[in-house]
Amino acid sequence: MIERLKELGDEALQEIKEANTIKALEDVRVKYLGKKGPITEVLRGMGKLSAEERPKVGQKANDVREHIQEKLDEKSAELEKKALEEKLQAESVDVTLPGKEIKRGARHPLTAVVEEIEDIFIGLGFQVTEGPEVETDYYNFEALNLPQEHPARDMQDSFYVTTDMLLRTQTSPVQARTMEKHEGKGPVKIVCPGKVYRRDDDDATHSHQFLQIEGLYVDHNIRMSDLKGILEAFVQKYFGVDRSIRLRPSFFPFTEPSVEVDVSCGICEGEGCRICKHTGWIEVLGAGMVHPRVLEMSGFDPEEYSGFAFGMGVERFAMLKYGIDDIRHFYTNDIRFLDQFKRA
Ligand code: 2U9
Repeated sequence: MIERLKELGDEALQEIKEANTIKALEDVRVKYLGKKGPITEVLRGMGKLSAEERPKVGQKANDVREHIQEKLDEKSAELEKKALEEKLQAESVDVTLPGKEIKRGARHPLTAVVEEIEDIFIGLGFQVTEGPEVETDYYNFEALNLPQEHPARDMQDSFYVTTDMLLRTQTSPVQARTMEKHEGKGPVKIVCPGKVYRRDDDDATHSHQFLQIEGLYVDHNIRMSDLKGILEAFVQKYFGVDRSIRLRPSFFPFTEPSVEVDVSCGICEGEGCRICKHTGWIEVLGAGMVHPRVLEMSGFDPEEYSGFAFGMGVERFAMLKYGIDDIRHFYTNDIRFLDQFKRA
């Protein structure tokens, strides 16, 4: 029996050596030390032994069991350590690897230009005011001295929403609304940026939707010279101090007198080139003294108050500054175009 126990011990140690997983090791434990295992079997047969042999066999059986248990514990610790090492290896993070690149966006060039122009006018004492893009016929036309049958209404084909509501064709209704709110008391000194809509066919220089900034300054004794001074200051801040402006007579229903404003060409400096169509001047703004009827309709007494107003297309200002030759670049969102406006 002692011999048998020794054999079982050797077999068990061999199997412990060969066990490569915690599960396999557990199987070995159950096989040799379990209640139905061979060692228990040997112990059960001890009844047949002599009183002299019994303690020896009992002692040997205990020694074998203890030795097996010891080896099981050792191997178990070894396997657990190995498993932990493998897990750590698999889950390890190399903190020295470069991070994932996060693509930086850029402000849309039109947003940047609107903000730049707003900032210049804020510096000149104007406030920025906004209003609805869907307007009533009254504020978009009537209040700006364009009555029902006025031929100028045909000049701008519009997007009507109902017979009385339309997508605004200019930001001027914001000025009319603001004057109304002032209840006949100046000063009103505002710039109004925003989207406007016209039924136009899109091409390199026209878009059915574009951005405008209009300005209005109503107070006592506002004169044409104030308009000229403000617009010259603005143009020189936007394009550069070496540029000058000139005013040419024009017509708008909401201003009298009306002018068109040119800036000297920055490419040829007056020599004449493709950009200025060989005139040395580029048209950039419309402006004039607010028509007395417009002042009156918005609650201002034209005997007491006068004012000037002006309007510009933002896309045109952006195209001139950045040498963009097609207005459609602003709306097609080609990343190669937009990427060029990233700030360093
Ligand atoms: C009120 C009174 C007067 C706004 C003005 C212009 C001249 C003008 C155009 C420039 C290029 C529009 O984007 S554009 O096509 N604008 O020429 N706008 S005066 O006059 C006003 C506005 C509001 C109450």
